[in-house]
Order: sequence, then structure tokens, then C-alpha cells
Amino acid sequence: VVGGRPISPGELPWLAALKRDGKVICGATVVARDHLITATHCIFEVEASRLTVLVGEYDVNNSLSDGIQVSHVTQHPDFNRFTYDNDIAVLRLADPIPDNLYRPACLPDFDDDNKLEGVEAIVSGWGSTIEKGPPSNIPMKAEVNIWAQEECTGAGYGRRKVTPRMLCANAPEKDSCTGDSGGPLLLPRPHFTIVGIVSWGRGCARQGYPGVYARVAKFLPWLKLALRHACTCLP
Ligand code: 4AZ
Repeated sequence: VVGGRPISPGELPWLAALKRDGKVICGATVVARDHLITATHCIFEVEASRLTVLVGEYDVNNSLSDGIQVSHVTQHPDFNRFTYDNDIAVLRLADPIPDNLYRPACLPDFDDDNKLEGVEAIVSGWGSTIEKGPPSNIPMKAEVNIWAQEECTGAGYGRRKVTPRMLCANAPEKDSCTGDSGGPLLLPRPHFTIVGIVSWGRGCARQGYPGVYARVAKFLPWLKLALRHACTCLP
């Protein structure tokens, strides 16, 4: 996260770090006892056996555990590895998250979607704090504003298409960045609700190039199946 500040321990308990071969590669969001949401591009063609998630961790360089083993990955069947359309995936865990660490985020409801324009949301993660910088040991957060969809499709991205399954968000000098991918874009009210998944952008916090997120509300029917109806914070 560029232009953010450290979150305090326990402040965003649904924020998880995704590890591949023991190394943090992306963020993820807890939505049920044994399910998290992330970006498909984070785990594209990676076997579940190589993946673990850190839940309730703060300093990922001094983590208390190796993480919880991922038992199954559901990539979105229409993920496009060139355009990043449909960049969403569900991770199933081999063991449920322990009670004391379990605090899920909510999924949006359908009509939320057109109300998102102009709304302030929170992006968070262990990604770079400056473009091309190293990842952060502790999670950072920043407030960003969700763009009108027409503005986003007309943004500097030009030929690189922003599809209806995406949303744009930024604020001056604030953005998601490398390593934040797969993590949540959250609305704090009325409950912490995951409206976006960090997906792509051109650099970080560049003027005219907002962060692009998978638009979670577009995937609710698919998510309910992939989550096997296990989600405890459905609207
Ligand atoms: C990345 O490489 C990445 N500024 C994530 C988010 C953004 C850019 C790049 C958005 O994972």
C-alpha cells in the first residue's frame, strides 16, 4: 500500500497473507471458517499443496506459525490471464481457523454495486509502500475513493480494458501496490464488507492510473457455490 499507515494488531482480523512455498506472495480475505477469497492471478496454475495462509498475523517476518494449509483452490473459470478479467478465487483450508482468530468480512449485496461510486473504501496489505519498493513486514492501510465506472473505462488504461467485472479506486498519492494483490478493498460500514479484490494497475499511485480491483458484487452467485454456502456474513 502506497501512502498508507500501519494498521494496529487485530484491527483488520479478516486480512490474511497468502504464502506460496513459504513466501508471502499476496493478500486474502477470510469470509468463512475455512474459506478465503483472493485473486486468481495470485494462484494461477499453482497446486493447493504449495499454499498456506497466515491468519491473525502482524509481522510476517516473525510469524507465529507457518500458516494454515490450503486444501483446495477454486479459480474463476472465466479468469483471463492477459486482461485479468474475473480475477477472483476461493481458497478452502485443510483446518478451520481457530475460534480466537476467526473474524470474517462480509460479502456485499447485489444493490450495493451501483452505490459504490464516490464511496471511500480501505485497501490494506503487506505490499510495497512505494512503486518497485520491497514488501512491508507489517500490514498497511489507506483510504481510496471508488470511481464512477465510465470514468474508469475512460482512464489512462486505454487499450487495456477495464471490464464490468472490475472497479477503479485511488486517492492522491494513495494506492495498492505489488504484493497487495488478492487482498481486500473494504467498506467499513455498516460491517466490514469486501467490495473489491486488489488485481492490477499501472505502477502504484500514478496520477490518472487508479488501482483496478475485481468487483466482488459481480461474483455473488459464483461465490456462494464456491464457498459451499459456508459464508457466515452474507447480507
Ligand atoms: C501488482 O503488481 C499490483 N496500483 C497490484 C496493484 C496495483 C499495481 C500492481 C495497483 O500486484
